[in-house]
Amino acid sequence: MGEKSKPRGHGTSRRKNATTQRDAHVAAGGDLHQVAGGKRPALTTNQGTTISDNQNSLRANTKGPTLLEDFVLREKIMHFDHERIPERIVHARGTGVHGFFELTTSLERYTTAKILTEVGEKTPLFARFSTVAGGAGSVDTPRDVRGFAVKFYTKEGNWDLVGNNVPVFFIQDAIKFPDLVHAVKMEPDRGFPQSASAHDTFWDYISLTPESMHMVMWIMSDRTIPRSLRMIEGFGVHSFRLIDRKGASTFVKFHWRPKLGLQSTLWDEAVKIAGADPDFHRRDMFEAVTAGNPPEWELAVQLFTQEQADEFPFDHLDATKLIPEELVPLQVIGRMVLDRWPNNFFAETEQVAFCPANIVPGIDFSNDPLLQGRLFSYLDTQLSRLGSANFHQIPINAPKCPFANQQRDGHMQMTQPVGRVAYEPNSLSPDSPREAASGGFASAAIPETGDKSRIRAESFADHYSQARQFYLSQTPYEQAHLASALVFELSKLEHLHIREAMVGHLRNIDEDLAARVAAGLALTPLPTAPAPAAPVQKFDPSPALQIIGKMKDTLAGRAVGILIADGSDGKAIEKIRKAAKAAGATVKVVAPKVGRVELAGGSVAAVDGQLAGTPSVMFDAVAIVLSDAGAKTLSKESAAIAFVADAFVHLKAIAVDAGGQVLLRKAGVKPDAGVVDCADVKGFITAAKTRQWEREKSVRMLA
Ligand code: HDE
Repeated sequence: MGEKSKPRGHGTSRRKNATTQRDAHVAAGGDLHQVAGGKRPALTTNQGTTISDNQNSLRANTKGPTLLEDFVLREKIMHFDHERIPERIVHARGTGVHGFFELTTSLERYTTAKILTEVGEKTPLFARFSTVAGGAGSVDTPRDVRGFAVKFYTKEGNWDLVGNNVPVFFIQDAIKFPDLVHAVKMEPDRGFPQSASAHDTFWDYISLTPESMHMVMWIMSDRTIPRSLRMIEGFGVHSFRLIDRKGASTFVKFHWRPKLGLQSTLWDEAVKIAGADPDFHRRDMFEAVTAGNPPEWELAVQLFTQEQADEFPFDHLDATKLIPEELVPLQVIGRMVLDRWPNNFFAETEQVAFCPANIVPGIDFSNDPLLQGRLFSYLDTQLSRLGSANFHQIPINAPKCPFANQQRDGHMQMTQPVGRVAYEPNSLSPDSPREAASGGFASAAIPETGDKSRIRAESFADHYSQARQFYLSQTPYEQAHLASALVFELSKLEHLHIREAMVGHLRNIDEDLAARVAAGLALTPLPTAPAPAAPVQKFDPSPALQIIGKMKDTLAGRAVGILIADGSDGKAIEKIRKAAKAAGATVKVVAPKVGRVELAGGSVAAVDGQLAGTPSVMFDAVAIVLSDAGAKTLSKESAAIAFVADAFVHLKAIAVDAGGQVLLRKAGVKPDAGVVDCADVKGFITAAKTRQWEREKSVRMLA
């Protein structure tokens, strides 16, 4: 009920009511909102007519029908009915942030692109991170690749680097993409599972697509269950070209490296986060950016020539392959800082339209057949998503440099071109835009010869060597997670033959991996491996492919939770809070009641989270500070027991005082090096900076 509806509902005539409320107010020379305080503008229709009543529709009499002539109601409801636009067919759920790119090393030897040659220049940008498979309302933490799309508003036009947090892809040719996506999305007859690859159609398709095996290793690794969007790497995936002043080109691959280091969750943790906070990643980014802790990434490039590429034991134009850093080192050339949260989610994050075809002079495409297909797809999809060929005029999509051409009209045209000329060339309008004789975009002049055909290059035939290299490059902990993820996913299948086919492929990657997964699925005998299309090569391991090796020994950007209750020791809490903050962490106090906690000695502590709604999966490390009485009470509270038990099995450091020990015992925790006395604050901070990997074998049966 609105503020003006009450008197009318009680039989007061409209006229009388108007006299008592509105007329008196209008006579006083203002509108109701202004009376309430402040200088708000009047509420109007989209035609600018001031609305005098936004709470009641126009009715024939107090209890009569609503009138068709009520243009205020009809306009409002019509607009509401059309508030949603089609969500992205993939990458529907995303989080966007504004920021800037600053070049630190010029690439002028290789390119004319100003964004890559003007050191110190800050280019505004918008980045959007996304999951792939789920709908716009799905959770943030499924096992899934993360989209990592950046739109640079350069002085020479928009450049979109539309990448992922994994450097390779499932397929080699764009024509396969609709099948891949149909296979991973919810199954069409039943409408589930939402945002999960652990189902028959996905693995059926994968088992029939050997080129996916390298990507399978990546998606089954912990890369696809990141701790935070601030802690993922980004990759342009495809090779692109840089073009210099003379028109010569060099191949380039783009890499984003997070300043906070790489970090992932554990699978059990990701599953529990999904329940505790479905918006975990979006909230994490929002909190960091709005609190003034902007996440930052280095932009690095791998540069190589055609001659070098000819020597690679794989084809760099095949998006299922990466170029190991050991083969072509990364050169850091700049940094991206994400420091401004959008004003409006829909206007910016939802309406942003990325397109790999958006490039600027000095950058060009390679012949990667996946990239070539993408160049068509993104522009096309925006027509059905945003509904008009003029989507580039939406502020989030418009270049920030001047742009002009003779394209005209179309749905939702926002510009009003003047004059009689809408064509080029012309002699009637000397000020109208013309093509540029120099400095404009020019493609690399690459000779192309050969027969037109539907054929895959022989050099794309090796599907297992890099998959094998990835698996063998991981630490034993990561290998165990990868094997366990495969067991989990394949265990969800109804069809045994798909499980068998997948284990067959794994045998071509690594026999030990295949045996571990087969054992996890109680699959005997080992299924036959399919004959590889090309011999499996034994590449040296590449440690840069690990996550653990790239984790940073830091608490910066991480979160520490302190569980307290009435009677807890205020000094112990403060010591931990101070030390964790000094180490860069955010600290939250969790207690059974959110209002307040009375500490030992009578002082009062503020509480950030109520225990039942703030489980330990929200934190990277926890402290348990309890009086004997508090511990006794919490020992009867399953949320408190789970808080401790989960922190332990998620391999987190735990600081605990004498009271807290009672809860630890109740939770079945057997203290190890990561369980530290509250008095040893330094020891706790050191332990909190990493996971207690050694603990894992005592708490989890891994494949
Ligand atoms: Fe995309 N992809 N994709 N993709 N993709 C889309 O564009 C497509 C591929 C990626 O935050 C769509 O605007 C095809 C690789 C990101 O808005 C669509 C193929 C990589 C985003 C589309 C691929 C990506 C998309 C859906 C195979 C990593 C989200 C809505 C040839 C390098 C961007 C949209 C955002 C979105 C097509 C493969 C990354 C349908 C046909 C490989 C990060 O156009």
